[in-house]
Amino acid sequence: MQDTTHSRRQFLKAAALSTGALWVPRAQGSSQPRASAAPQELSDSKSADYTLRIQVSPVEIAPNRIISTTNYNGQFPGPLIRLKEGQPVTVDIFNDTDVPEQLHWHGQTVPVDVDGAAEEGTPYIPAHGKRRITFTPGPAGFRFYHTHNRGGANLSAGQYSGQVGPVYIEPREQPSNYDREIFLVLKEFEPTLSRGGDMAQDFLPPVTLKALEEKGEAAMKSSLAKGMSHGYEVGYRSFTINGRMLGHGEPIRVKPGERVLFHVLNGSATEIRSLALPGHAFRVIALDGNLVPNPALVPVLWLGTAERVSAIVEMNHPGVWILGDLDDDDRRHGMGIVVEYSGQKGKGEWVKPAASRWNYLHFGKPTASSPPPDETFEMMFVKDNAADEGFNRWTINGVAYPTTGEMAPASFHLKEGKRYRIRMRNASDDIHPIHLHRHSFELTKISGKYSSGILKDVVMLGGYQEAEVDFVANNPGLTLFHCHQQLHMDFGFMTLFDYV
Ligand SMILES: [Cu+2]
Repeated sequence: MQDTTHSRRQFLKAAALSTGALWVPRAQGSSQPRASAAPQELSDSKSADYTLRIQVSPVEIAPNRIISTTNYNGQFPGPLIRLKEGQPVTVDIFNDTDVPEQLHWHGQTVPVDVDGAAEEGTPYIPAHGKRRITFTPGPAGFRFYHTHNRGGANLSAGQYSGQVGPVYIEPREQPSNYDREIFLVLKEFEPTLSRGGDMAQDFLPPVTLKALEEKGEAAMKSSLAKGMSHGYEVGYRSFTINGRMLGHGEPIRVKPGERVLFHVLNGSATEIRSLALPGHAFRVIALDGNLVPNPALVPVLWLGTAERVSAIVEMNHPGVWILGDLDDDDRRHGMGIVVEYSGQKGKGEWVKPAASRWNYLHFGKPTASSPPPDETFEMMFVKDNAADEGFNRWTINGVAYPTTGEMAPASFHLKEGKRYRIRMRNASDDIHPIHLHRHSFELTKISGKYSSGILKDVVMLGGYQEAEVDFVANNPGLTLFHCHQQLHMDFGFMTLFDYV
C-alpha cells in the first residue's frame, strides 16, 4: 500500500515536472485501492503520508529568470496533495527557515490545532523545527494549503512568497463526465509597493449602494483633508501559471474532442485574476471545490484571491491558443499558458473575449430555499486611508484586528448546531475576497438577489456592495474570518468567532 501511494506520488511529481501543468488522467485518480493498507505501516511513527518542507530556494519561472522565495519542497507550486474524503492522513511539516510558520489547510473542516492560523491558536511550526499533524480530510473537492503568516510591509513574507500548493480530496463517488484533470495555480512574483491604483470592477454586477458609496467617499474626503493620500497597493513584475511565465513552460497538449476538467486556483496574495481560452467556453461544475447546482457555461473565469473554480472545457477548436488573463499587461508579463492541439504548431494565439460579467448566481438556484438563520450578524467594512504608516487600515464594525501580534478576543459568538447569517456591507471601493475558516458558507444574497445551493469558503464582495452568506456552526473552536487580500488582512481586516 505504501509502495502504491509512493509510486503514485512520484508519478504526480513527474507529471508536474514534465508538462508544466499538474495533470492527472481520470482513471488514475479513482482506481487506487487503499483499503488493504497494513495497519503497522500506518502506525509507523517514522513515516507520514506526506512530507512538506518549508524552505527558501531558487525557482526558475522562465529560462534563466530565477527568483528566490520561500516555498514547499523546493518547488512552486507545492506538490499536489491528493487525499480521500474521510480517510485520516498524517503530514509532517518541516520548517527549514528562520521564522516560525503556519500552514493553513484552506477550505477544510479541520480542528483548530490543525487549521494553521495563529489567531485561532494553532501552534507554530518552529523555525528549524517540525510539526506532525493528523486529520480527516473533508469536504471533498478542490482545496489548497498556504502560509498564514502576516506579511505587513515585508513583501517576501506571507503569501507574497511561494508558499501555495493544491489539495484535491477525492469524493466517495467520482464524477465521470470528463477525460482528465489539470490543476492550474495562478501566482505573481516580485512584488513592489505603489501609492494608490484602482481595481476595475466592471466584471461584477453593477449594483453599488448609494449609502455605502456616500460613507466611503466621506471617509476618503476626511482623510485627504488630514493630508493623508491613498494607502499603498502592491504590484508585481512577474506572473506565472504553475510557476512558469507564459511561453516558458510546457504547453497543455490536448486532442480534439477531449473533455478537460481544469481545477484553477488563484494563489495570489492580493490580485483578482481572470482566465479565458479563445474559441472555448468553460462549464463551471464547482466553486471552491463544491459542486454547484447549475453547472453553467461561461466565456471567462474570474477568481478573487484564494478562490477556486473547477470547469470542464470541451476541446473542439483546434489550434494553438493562449489560456490567459484578460489584462494585457499581466498576460504579457506571464499570466497565461499555451494550449496546443495535437498536430498543431505555432506560438499561441490570443483573442480578446467579448465583454461579459461574472455572477455567482448563474451557478445557483434562483430561489431562497435555504432555511432561515437563527441569528444574523451585521458587518460593516470601512477603509481608513493610509492610516497605518502609509498602509490603509481596515475595520469591521469599527474595530481593526491588532497588527502587533497580540491575540484578540472573539467578536462574534456561536452556539453549536445553529445556523447563522452574515450580512456584509462594504463601505470601500475595493473588492474583498471574504474568507471563513473551518466552515463552508452558502451564498444566500448577492448583488441584491437571492440564491441558494452555492457553497463556498471565499466570496468576492464588490466595492460599495452588500452580500449575505449563511453557515452552520458545526466545527467548534475559534474560527477566523477575514479578507483574503493580504494587504487588507494584514492591516486589520480580520475578526474571530468563538463557540460559547
Ligand atoms: Cu479586502
